[in-house]
Amino acid sequence: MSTVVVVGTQWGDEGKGKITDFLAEKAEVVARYQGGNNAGHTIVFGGTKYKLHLIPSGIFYKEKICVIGNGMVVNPKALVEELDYLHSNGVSTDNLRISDRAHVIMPYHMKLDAAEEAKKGDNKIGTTLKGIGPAYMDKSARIGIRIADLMDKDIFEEKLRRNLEEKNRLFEKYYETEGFTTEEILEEYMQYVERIRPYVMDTSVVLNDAIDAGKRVLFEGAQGVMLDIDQGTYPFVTSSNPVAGGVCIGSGVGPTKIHHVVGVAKAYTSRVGDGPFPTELHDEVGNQIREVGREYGTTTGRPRRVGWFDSVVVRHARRVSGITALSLNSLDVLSGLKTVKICAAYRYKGEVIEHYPANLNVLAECEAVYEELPGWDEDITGVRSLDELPANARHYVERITQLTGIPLSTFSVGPGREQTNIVR
Ligand code: 2SA
Ligand code: MG
Repeated sequence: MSTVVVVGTQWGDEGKGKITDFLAEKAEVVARYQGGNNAGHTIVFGGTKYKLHLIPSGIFYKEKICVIGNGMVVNPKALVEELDYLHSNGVSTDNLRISDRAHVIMPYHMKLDAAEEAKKGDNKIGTTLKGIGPAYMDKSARIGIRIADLMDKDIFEEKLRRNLEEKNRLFEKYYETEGFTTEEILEEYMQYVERIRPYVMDTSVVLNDAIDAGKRVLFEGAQGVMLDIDQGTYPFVTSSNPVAGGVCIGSGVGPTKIHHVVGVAKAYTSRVGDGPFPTELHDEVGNQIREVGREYGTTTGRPRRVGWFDSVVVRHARRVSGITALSLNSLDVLSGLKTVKICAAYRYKGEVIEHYPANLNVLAECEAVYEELPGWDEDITGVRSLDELPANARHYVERITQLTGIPLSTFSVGPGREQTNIVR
């Protein structure tokens, strides 16, 4: 397996946790490279269901090294809570490694996230309100506080004081709300420092040493390609790079060391948050998929918008991430529908377009060109191979692989580990 990247090919929640967990079994190192506690992975381990937001899911295996890469933004409070949560469930976190170059989410980032969303009104992004965007803004503006800075009280205090001068002015003058004092944040954050310190190091060294020693490393993406700040539906995106190339930037591993990219997709599409969604369903079929698929956000509990499978989206994801294998999830959710549709292309002013447009006005006028296929009534949750699928379901999967141009590697018919079937 060597180095494998798992990326979401849609707008997140494709079931990456399931396939990561599946592949993590064979990996020796599991790393995250972007995002923060805006992600939500549900993992079933030893019969218990766990929810993780920051720490890679490999943590449930005692011997695996788990890395929080430099491309992530870390909320120390959320991290300490996750450590406590794992410890109280008897899970050891001794093998966790946190990059000293990762950026720290501060209380003012969360407050700015909320204030900015409120200010945008109807044009809001629909963020998770975890302070992700503002933390990455500070990173780009070169005023961010890194984990290495947090570990050095003098640097931390100095950076915090300088940041607050500016942020407090923003809060008071622009957002008309109260700011923070250096002392209150310092007091809170110093409690986290010693809890985090044992895990902090240069994780690029950890990862490269592991790869050079022939160990298998798994990179788990959060969110999805369509939420990528460069390749997604900008500005309705997150502020990081979930695309496979994000691994290099967000973990300090060069592109020559990445071998395989697995793209994860649901057999339909879901999106939580605002922004374009050409195949969105607003009818009873949409409601049925939402309820059967339990399409509610792991982090915020928000109901997800749902729609038909969009091959324009997944082809876009394949190209920008160099995807070599498709992991198709939640096929069982579509059982019982009379017909199922796949979006093959878009039609814009009478012209067929095959690529995802950047211009949101063009996109808004794009009409999905569907292929309608016969559905299947059978309960397929017990299916363990492609051959066992009813002919219509098999045909549906085949059509998806043809339209996306990605060879199928696994398909799942339910949340259980045994319900993920290997194809090749
Ligand atoms: P943010 O908070 O700045 O990253 O939000 C920007 C956009 O990115 C979307 N986003 C997500 N979409 C799907 N899943 C995500 N993770 C959680 C989950 C979300 C949840 O596992 O379900 O529980 O609601 C995630 N994180 C960010 C977000 O909706 C905005 O559209
Ligand atoms: Mg999720």
